[in-house]
Amino acid sequence: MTEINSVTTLTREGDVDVITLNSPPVNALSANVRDGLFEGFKAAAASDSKAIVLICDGRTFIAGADISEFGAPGKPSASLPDVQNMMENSPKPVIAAIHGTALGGGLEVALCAHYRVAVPSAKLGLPEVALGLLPGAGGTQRLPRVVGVENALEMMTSGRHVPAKEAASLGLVDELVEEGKLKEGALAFARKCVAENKPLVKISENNTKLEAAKGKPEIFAEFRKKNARKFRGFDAPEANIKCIEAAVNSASFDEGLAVERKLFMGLMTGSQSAAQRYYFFAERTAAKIPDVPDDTPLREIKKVGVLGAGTMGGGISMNFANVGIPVVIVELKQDALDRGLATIRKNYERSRGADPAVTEKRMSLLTGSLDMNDFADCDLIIEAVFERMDIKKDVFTKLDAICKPGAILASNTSYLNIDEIASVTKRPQDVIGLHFFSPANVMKLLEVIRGEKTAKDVIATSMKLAKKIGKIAALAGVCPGFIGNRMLSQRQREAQKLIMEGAMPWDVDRVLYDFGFPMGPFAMSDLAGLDIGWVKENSKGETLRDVLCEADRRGQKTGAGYYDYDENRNAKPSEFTENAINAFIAKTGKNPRKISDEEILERCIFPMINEGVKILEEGKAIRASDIDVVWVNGYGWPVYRGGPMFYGDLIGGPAKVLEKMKEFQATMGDDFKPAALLEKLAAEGKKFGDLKG
Ligand code: 3H9
Repeated sequence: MTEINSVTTLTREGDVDVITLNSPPVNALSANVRDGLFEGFKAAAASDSKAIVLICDGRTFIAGADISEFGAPGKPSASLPDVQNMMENSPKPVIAAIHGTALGGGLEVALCAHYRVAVPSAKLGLPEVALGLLPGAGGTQRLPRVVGVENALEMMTSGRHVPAKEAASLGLVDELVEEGKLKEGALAFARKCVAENKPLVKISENNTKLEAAKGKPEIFAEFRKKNARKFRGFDAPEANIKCIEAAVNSASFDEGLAVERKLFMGLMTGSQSAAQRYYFFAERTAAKIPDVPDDTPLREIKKVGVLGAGTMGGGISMNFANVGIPVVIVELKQDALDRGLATIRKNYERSRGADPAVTEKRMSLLTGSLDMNDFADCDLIIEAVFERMDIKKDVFTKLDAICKPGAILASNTSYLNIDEIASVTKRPQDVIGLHFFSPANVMKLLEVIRGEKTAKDVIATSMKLAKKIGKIAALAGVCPGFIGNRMLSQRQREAQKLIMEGAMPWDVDRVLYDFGFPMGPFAMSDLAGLDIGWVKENSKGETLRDVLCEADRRGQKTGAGYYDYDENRNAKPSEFTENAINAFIAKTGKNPRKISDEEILERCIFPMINEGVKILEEGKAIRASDIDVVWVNGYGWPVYRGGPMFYGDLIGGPAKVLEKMKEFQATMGDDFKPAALLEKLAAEGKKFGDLKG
């Protein structure tokens, strides 16, 4: 065995040279890895072997370029194209042996091998689009040459990790080899290449698959049209499409590569990719809790109890059944329980690619009950009952009496005080908040609320469990509304004030939609129902909501709310709402004023950032990036703007936000009072990103 460098070895297996990479955690293409590959291929090309296999140690094949190197000054090292040229021009067959994931630059390297073999569990893809990028090492030109234009469009704009079996059917993998026997399979394949004198396939020289799309611009036009909604606001999907167009229309491979390079650099230096790369690490950092070490022993969660079979309880239960954990769902009444279970079944049956056998298996893991005593053998119990402190206290008193020692008692409250809830139990160390977002089987975010006495292993178990059920967890401390709803209330307040000053609901919604949110606050209220928490008997017609609900304008479900809706639920501005608003303004004796889009945006967003600073000031979030994780995953903040705290830095940092808050405070009062920490950060010239709570 020859040690090429600290991450690369070259070994000889009979007449085959094997280059092995070992650069944990994911064999990303750091300068060291590129150097190792370059030198490894150089040595293998010069040896008397007959073929070369590239394989990786650890959990995965190369998972891409090293994202942490982007934007940092480069060390002198071999470039990726140097490595790729060395592979493609090798005088003997090069075989890439793939397990885990071959992603981004990793797949681009594999595409420069003459052949690819993979184990069935492997996945391949070009996920750069999720980082606001495009494959910048020839992937945009090679992939369509292998899988065809339409498949390449889909793969590159979705970033999907394609399972090896599908990849084989697309021609991306040449042979599937037995699971756990990758090296043997790759060596056998290499020897077959030699024995059969198989050609040294250079993807860059084969244009056959591109021919089908030549002179057919409608392929691209239709793809753009079909996905317009999904791509709205993002720069990267369009740049990816343009590169595939260039592959089809350029006179040569190199001409296409030049287009790729130019568009790649454009994205790389733009703010969207900076935001999306930041966000990639933000999500992973959120799982790390400074005083809860990674090796904290976990509590075993073999069975879960959920109290409440409504929309929330049902959605929560599905998450656990999906990963094979049995759930007991307890309701008060049989009909509510039956309805809840029927809804879960319907959700499974209607989900994309639903498989009846899988549905049955998951349903068989769900047991309905009317008796809370059935929680006795559960390891985790989550209550999803009505949001009232007296009800929660009653529930936790009962749970304390019923549940076994060591069980985790969780509340799905979205704003109530976890410490107060925990105080009615004899085991506050076992109590935690697990705030799921609706629909709980779909939404990615889990706000984990740490009470004053919550034990570290309860926190560690909750964070790990979140990952297991496919959620992104962020830890928050106890305060009204935690991170997400606490900041949202700032935006809601300003949105309501704005429409009483002269902006219309559709003006506010349009500005926030154009900013990148899926919908504005008023469209959202119409969707959720204006009558949530509204009691007819108590209505005095004093608020706009009273007036709308009294007129049976309760949202989309009644065909009208802030907006009017047609039979297809298309919204249009409502004269009724406009008149009602004007009547309210007239009562105040003030005149409505013209409010600019800029003011709408700043008044909705800046107080949120200020509140984020307060949350950090009070130590209710660990770091600014956790706040961004909450907002991107739970509230539709556009990921290409990174999250509210990242965005604050992007537009000028604490100094700029402070200046605006002061300006608004001078004319509109203390809703805009800057956080003390905001003043401090601005004075010290620091960024929000520097903040740790
Ligand atoms: C690219 O290739 C551009 C090219 O076109 C070339 C242009 C010239 N770099 O996610 P995990 C770290 S762009 C650096 O928790 P999993 C990650 O931060 C790239 N670090 O594990 C974490 O660190 P820590 C295209 C990376 O098993 C640890 O590895 N490729 C990278 O749940 C474990 O990660 C991608 O976009 C990286 N590329 O999932 C793939 N990847 O432990 C991005 C991971 O300190 N990666 N880390 O927190 C992934 O999708 C997942 O990490 C993967 C593993 C599926 C591989």
